[in-house]
Amino acid sequence: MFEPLHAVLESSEKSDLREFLSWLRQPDKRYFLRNEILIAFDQFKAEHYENGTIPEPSAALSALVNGLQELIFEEDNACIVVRPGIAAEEAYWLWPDSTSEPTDTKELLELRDRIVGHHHPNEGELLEIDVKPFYDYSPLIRDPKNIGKGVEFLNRYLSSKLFQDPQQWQKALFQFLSLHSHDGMQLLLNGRIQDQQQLSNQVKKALGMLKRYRPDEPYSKFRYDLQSMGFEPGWGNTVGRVQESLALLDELLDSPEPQALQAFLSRVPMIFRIVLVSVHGWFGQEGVLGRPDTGGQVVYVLDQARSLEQELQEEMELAGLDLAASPPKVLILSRLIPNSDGTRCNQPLEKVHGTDNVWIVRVPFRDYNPNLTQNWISRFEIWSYLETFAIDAEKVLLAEFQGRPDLIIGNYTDGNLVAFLLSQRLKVTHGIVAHALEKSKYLFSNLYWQNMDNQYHFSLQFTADLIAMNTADFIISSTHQEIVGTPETSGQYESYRSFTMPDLYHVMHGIELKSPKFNVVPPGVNESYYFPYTDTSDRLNGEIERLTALLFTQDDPGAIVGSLDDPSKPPIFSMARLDRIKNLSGLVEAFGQSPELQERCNLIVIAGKIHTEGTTDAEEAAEIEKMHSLMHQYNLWGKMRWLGVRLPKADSGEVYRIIADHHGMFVQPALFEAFGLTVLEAMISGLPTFATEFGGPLEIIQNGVNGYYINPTQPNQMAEVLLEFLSKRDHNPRIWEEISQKAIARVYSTYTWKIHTSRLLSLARIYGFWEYTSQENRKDLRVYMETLFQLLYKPRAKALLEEQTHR
Ligand code: UDP
Ligand code: LCN
Repeated sequence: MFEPLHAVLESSEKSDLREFLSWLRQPDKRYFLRNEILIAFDQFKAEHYENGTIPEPSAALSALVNGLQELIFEEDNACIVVRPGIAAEEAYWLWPDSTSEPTDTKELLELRDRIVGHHHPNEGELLEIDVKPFYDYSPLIRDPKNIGKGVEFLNRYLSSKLFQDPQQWQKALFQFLSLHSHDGMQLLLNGRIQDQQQLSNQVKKALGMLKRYRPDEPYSKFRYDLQSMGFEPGWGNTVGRVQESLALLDELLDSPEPQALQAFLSRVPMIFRIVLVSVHGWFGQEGVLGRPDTGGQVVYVLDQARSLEQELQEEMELAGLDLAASPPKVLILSRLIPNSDGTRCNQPLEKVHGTDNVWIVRVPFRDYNPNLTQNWISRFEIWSYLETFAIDAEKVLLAEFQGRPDLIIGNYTDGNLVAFLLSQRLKVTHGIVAHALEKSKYLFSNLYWQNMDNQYHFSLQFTADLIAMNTADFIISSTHQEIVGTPETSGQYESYRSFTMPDLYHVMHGIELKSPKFNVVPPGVNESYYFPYTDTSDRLNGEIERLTALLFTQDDPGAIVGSLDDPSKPPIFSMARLDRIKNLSGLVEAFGQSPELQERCNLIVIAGKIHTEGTTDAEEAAEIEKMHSLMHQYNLWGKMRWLGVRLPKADSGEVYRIIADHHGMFVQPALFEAFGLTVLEAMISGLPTFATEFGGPLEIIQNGVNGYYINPTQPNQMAEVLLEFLSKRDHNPRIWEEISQKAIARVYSTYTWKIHTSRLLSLARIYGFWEYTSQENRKDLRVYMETLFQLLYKPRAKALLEEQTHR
């Protein structure tokens, strides 16, 4: 039994627990989540302890409450879901006589169905989705601390296989190395080496031959000698590099070690053409950020594409391949939007700035429904167009590459589903990036899916997520907690392990978190735009005056609301899209409720637009109205500016730095943030950053060291954390600089694109090798997921299309 529960039930504290539960129980609310329970418990303690009604609860009850994830009341009973540790969940019934009994997944899902009035035992069983048995074939990571380090684990696993069964694995390695070619040119091995034994002999001979040369002599000098021994280009550009590669292979064939396997596979030239799939719009290089649905994902994919090209170029050069003759190519696949609202989203092909061979390729949705498909479509509405989009995109990609790509990476649910469909058809290694799993962002989105399906279509989205997660060869996550959460809170992928979609299906086991497919590979920031405010020589000195006026003083009723009576006060700054979860209105509320904060600071917010006209996004329209009404309600005239502008990246980089010049602070108040690129941008600029404690920022920031956490659901607490920092600064004026320096250091040490891409390419190769050696093992899970796609996803997507046509 969960230890704190045992401790409470075995002690006098069980009456405190009973009292807390009866205090919490309300006729119209039966379901409580962690944040609500914690807030309620604080209130309960304040009322009861301060009144002296009961003695202060001791450690056991506090530990129990702190471990609660959910609390569900049913009649006189309560069911609690607790978290004994990372990636672990247990559920218990608490009976009225203060005894307890564990309950299992099936019972828990049925209870949740009952709570929302959707449990119909007389109508037979619901579809149960359970992928667990399929993962029994594959290696699993045992220690939850190591979840997310899939590639390290896989290296150990594969090298131990090589060790246990050298014959079979050497053969697999030999066959794998014989496979590779680029633009019609055979790489690594030719027909002179016929089997693994010959490979081993020839490697030793080649190493002997190379001793005749100086280490820095170029490949062209000994190319033909190597070729006659069975080795084609791809081993290195100099004698030294080829020696290293062959020595690694020699070591691997004789005594396989994980490090040697990783080092060797990371050098195998097998990736030259990459597709990054990011379907929903707006995907472009100018004038798109800050629109609904268009934020960090676009920034991430563009920066990743640039960085991938650079890394591939460097690797090709090191491998001794002719870059000029056959350069690597990265294609970003997105949808073409005919009515493109002044952006380039109607162009089928657009070169990515600052690259040699990176392109945005846009493929239109089929015109089933021109009113919709000619225009931008919300990410929640695009499910019906994705299968045919994948079919059409396949042709475009084959033509663009003049062949198949070597790697496909999906982004967000829609891109991940398309990546799944493309990789099925093209038989290519495929990775996915979630960016945001809506299931964690929208509380109760699965339980109440039927009430929300008109607007959000989560039944399609969560089914697509399950399919993509389970078919992907690897999953790139930006943080560890995205996968398995923290000791206190559940992870985003973890939330797919079991859940109910009442009346549709029960997910008994939706994802195997211990699978080595999970890898934490955080993104970086584009360091040419975002850098410390102290790097004065790189700053856009010609733009500072214009941008300072824009932030603090410029009058523009069409795009700016509010003015500042005293622009010299330190600014509290935020920038985000105006969707509900970003909670910019929560920050305005916190500022509005705190006269002290208003006294000490100004508030400056950059958020998409200030008028509802022209927006087709319901959440954006609602947020715009809410922002206006809060400014009126709290009379924030003279204290706050709201800029409805879309800044080019160069400007936004300078904006963070100008705020830092004014000794300001950055606040990220999202109700949930999957990762949070603005947090990185603000930190690298040198701004003390205050970010939501729900989601990725919890891992980016180390509280009190290089930034601070805030609870976005508690406006008072948000204001208090900011005020506390300001009052610390009154006593120690250096605190702002200290936090600023540490924030900068944090980003440079952990969040750069260089680290990201070399890790990503290394893991793509290792998964490619694993995929090659274990094809049969994973086929049946794919077939299962294809069945879900055909029987569950497609009929619902078709029904949505019909509904949209008649809307
Ligand atoms: N951004 C912007 N203008 C805006 C709002 C956002 O340029 O009005 C940029 C911001 O600089 C960041 C990205 O959009 O690079 C937002 O990424 P983040 O991960 O913070 O959030 P998302 O929007 O992806 O949820
Ligand atoms: C989407 C989000 O919601 C953000 O939290 C991420 O930072 C962004 O994508 C990039 O991954």
